[in-house]
Amino acid sequence: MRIIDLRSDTVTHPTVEMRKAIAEAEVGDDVFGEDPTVNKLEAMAAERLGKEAAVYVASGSMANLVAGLTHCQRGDEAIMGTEAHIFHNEVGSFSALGGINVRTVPNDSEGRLDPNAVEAAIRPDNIHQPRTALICLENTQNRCSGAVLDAEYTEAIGRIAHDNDAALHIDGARIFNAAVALEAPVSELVKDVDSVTFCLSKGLSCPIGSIIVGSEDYILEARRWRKMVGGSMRQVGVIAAAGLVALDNMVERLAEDHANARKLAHGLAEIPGISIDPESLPTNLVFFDVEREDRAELHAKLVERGVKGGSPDQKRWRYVTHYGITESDIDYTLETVREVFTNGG
Ligand code: TLP
Repeated sequence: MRIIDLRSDTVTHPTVEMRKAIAEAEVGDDVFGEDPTVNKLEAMAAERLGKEAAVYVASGSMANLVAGLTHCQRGDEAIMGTEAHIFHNEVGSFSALGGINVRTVPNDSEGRLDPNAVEAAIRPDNIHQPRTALICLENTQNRCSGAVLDAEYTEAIGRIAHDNDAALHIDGARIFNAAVALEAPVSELVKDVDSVTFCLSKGLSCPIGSIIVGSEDYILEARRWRKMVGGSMRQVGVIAAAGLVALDNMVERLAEDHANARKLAHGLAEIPGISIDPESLPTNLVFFDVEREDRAELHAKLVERGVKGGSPDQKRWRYVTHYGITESDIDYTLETVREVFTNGG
């Protein structure tokens, strides 16, 4: 059966070129700093993002945790959006493992935090209160329809952070999608930022891996925290090799995923029972509302016919385009959704 897996861009498989690079990778013990492939990937990542150094970790969640632990002491506070992935989907790791208090301010529909609200949330120097050590943004902002934050906005938040002795971190799991959508160099988008995490295993199609970038000193410290959370790996060049292929070959093509997402969004907009604003979806995350009570049945029928994504028990569904989805898959998806929605769940 034809399977169209729109659940996430995390479902992407490594490309043929990645598998070849994996097979041929030169390796060493990375805890000794001796894996040449990892060293090359970290140097390339730092250079692409315009930072001094980088460290390779297993996942986006580990990257954000290690980044937070490196910026904050126990009892410090991190400000982030009400829709932040760190706040919703990382099992409360900042507070559970870092003793970091999380304070949220509302995200608007563009994925932004109001600079005045951020400033107002920063704690005064008061013995009773936690110290604001960190502000976190997310680019693209997953739950805000994959919204993109431009360099100017990020710079404004960076200024607020730095004027108040706090650091600015970006959860850039999909920062390359933002760069492609904005047609801006990724380094521009993060130039006033102290640390950025990004994922190789989403739209960039690697099987595993995320990277944290920042200053030399910051990354040196992050290596200690990575060790503490059990995240230091050994002959890890075998997976880092895929990352080198990704940074060279998989970034520009994200534009195809965005074009497919636009086509999908416009097609869904014509199907009765679906509410969607195609103009509010700048990247590869297609969010829409299913305005029907029989959504569990609709979902089951779609999955039965190979279209995976959305959720049986929620009104808001998400379909994600990625390297494994072609334009013809989008046509098939639209045809199938139209039929299932017309004939009932
Ligand atoms: N996001 C996943 C799910 O966890 C929701 C997805 O399918 O979108 N930051 C952002 C903005 C993310 O979207 C994700 C994963 C992560 C961090 C965590 O990455 P991993 O899954 O590698 O720990």
